[in-house]
Amino acid sequence: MKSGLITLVGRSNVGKSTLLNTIIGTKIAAVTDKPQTTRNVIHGVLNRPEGQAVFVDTPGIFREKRGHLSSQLTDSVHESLRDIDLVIYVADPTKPIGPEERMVLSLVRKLTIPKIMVINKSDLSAAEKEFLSDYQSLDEDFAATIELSATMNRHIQPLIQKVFELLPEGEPLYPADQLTNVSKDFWIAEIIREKIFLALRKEVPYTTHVEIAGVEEKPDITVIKAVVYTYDRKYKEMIIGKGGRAIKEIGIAARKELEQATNKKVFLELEVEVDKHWMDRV
Ligand SMILES: Nc1nc2c(ncn2[C@@H]2O[C@H](COP(=O)(O)OP(=O)(O)OP(=O)(O)O)[C@@H](O)[C@H]2O)c(=O)[nH]1
Ligand SMILES: [Mg+2]
Repeated sequence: MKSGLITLVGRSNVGKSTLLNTIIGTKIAAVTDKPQTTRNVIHGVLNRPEGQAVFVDTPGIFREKRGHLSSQLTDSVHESLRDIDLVIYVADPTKPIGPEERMVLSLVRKLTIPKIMVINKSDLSAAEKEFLSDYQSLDEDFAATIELSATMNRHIQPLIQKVFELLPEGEPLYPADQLTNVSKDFWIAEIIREKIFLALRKEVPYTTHVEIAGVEEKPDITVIKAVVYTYDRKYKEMIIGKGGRAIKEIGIAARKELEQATNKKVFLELEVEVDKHWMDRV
């Protein structure tokens, strides 16, 4: 049996979390159009007759540091590149190879394990994939280069096949019925955080952190209490919005997704609180 850890690395917004979700076939990781959406190292487990592949989603490499949290995120990427069996470098052909890309590439080049390059977003037009050939020309650093579309679930099987080809023999790391390392509470908090990123502008989402205060499973409904923490009073007002409009929109979007994923009615109570020190708890 094959078995191993495969880390997905790449600049922010290239589609690492989308790819993880598509490979596993369930939404585990939050996906948004904003950089630095992923803050935690998330495992997604794929069981196949050939063995078990554990994909590790990481925060995007983002050069312009947003202070403490950004450095912490970059550290966690370095950490998740230790003791792995394979690395998948994810690239976005609509973006030029700039300083951030070079940072990621130098990180990847230092690794002595097998490497695969995924050039994502193949669904876009040739005009949009302006920098495709720049990435294709990096191909000799990699055991394989695969162009695919994570959102359209296109050309994913060739990637999975290559992954199992390159993985070493070994015992499974997770029991067969476990899809991820994250708890149900974390998963709920991630869905809420994703809706915050989608609803709010600019820097506001980055000031937030979501904690689950309670989950109560009743026969016909799940009652969830969650707290959105932010640094500052000013942000709290923006998160709540005029007449509570913003927080309402966030709550409705999160509730809908939770109901769809769990096939059960959800009552979601969202509170917004100011806590300058939430980062210390992350
Ligand atoms: N057109 C297209 N868009 C995609 C594809 N994959 C991801 N995206 C979009 O790219 C954006 C970023 O996706 P994420 O999966 O959050 O990217 P990420 O690399 O995890 O980003 P960070 O967590 O910030 O590092 C989202 O708007 C996705 O919908 C794809 O195959 N095609
Ligand atoms: Mg991500």
